[in-house]
Amino acid sequence: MATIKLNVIKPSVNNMTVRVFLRAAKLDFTEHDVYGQTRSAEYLARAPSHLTPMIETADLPKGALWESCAIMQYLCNKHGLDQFYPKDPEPRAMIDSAMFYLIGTFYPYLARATYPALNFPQYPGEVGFSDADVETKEKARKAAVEALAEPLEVFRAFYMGDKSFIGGDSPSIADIRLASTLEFLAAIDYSLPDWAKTYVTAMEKSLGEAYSEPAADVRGYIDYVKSL
Ligand SMILES: N[C@@H](CCC(=O)N[C@@H](CS)C(=O)NCC(=O)O)C(=O)O
Repeated sequence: MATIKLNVIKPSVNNMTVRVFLRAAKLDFTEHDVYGQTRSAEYLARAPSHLTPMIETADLPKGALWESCAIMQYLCNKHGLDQFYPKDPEPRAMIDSAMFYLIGTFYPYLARATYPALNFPQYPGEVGFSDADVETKEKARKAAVEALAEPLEVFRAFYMGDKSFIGGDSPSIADIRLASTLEFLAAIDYSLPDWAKTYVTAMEKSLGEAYSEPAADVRGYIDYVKSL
C-alpha cells in the first residue's frame, strides 16, 4: 500500500481536519509543512488548485487529492474505517450532508467573519477583498458573524439531536470537520453556545492527542494574531 504524504499549512482549520483524522485513524503518513510554497511552480504542477490539505499517494489517478472532506472520505473507503464513516447508505448520507452543509454554507460565513482577525486573505469577489471602505467591510463582516448562529443551531438540532456526536456515540469525519472549524471562532471571541463548548471538549476527550496536537497549532496561531 502506498505511503500517504500529507501537505499542510498548520494554522488552518481545513488542514487541522485532516491532520486530526490521520492521527485518529492511526494511518501511516508523513506530514509536510508547505506554508508559503503553495503557489510555487513545483507545488502547482502537483496540485493546480494550490490548496492544502493535499495528500499524495501513488494509488490516486493523478497522484494528488485536495478538499479535506474528500480526503477523509477516500481514506475511510480505502482503509475500511467504518467507525468514522458508516457504510450504511442512510447514516452515511447524514455525514455527507453535514460535511457539504459545512463547506457550502457554514464555512463561507465563518471565513468572512474570522479571516480579517486571522490576517488571512479573503476570497476574490468578497466585500472584504474589494476596495470598499473600512466601514462597508466591517458591516459585511458583522453580517457574517450574525449569520453563523443559524447553521450552528442546525448542527445541534438536526444533525446531532440527542446524540453526543453527528456520528452517534463516537466522532465521525463530519464531527472532525465541525469541531476543527469551530476552533477559528476563538479568533473573534465568538460566544459559542454551551452545547458547542461541551461538544468540542467531548471531541478532544474522545480523540485525545490526535485532536490536541493539531489543535495546538491553530490555537497557538490565534494567540499569536491576538497578541499583535
Ligand atoms: N474547502 C477546502 C479549503 C482549502 C483551503 O482553503 N486551503 C487554504 C488554507 S485554509 C490553502 O491551502 N491556501 C493556500 C493557497 O491558496 O495558496 C478544504 O476543505 O480543504
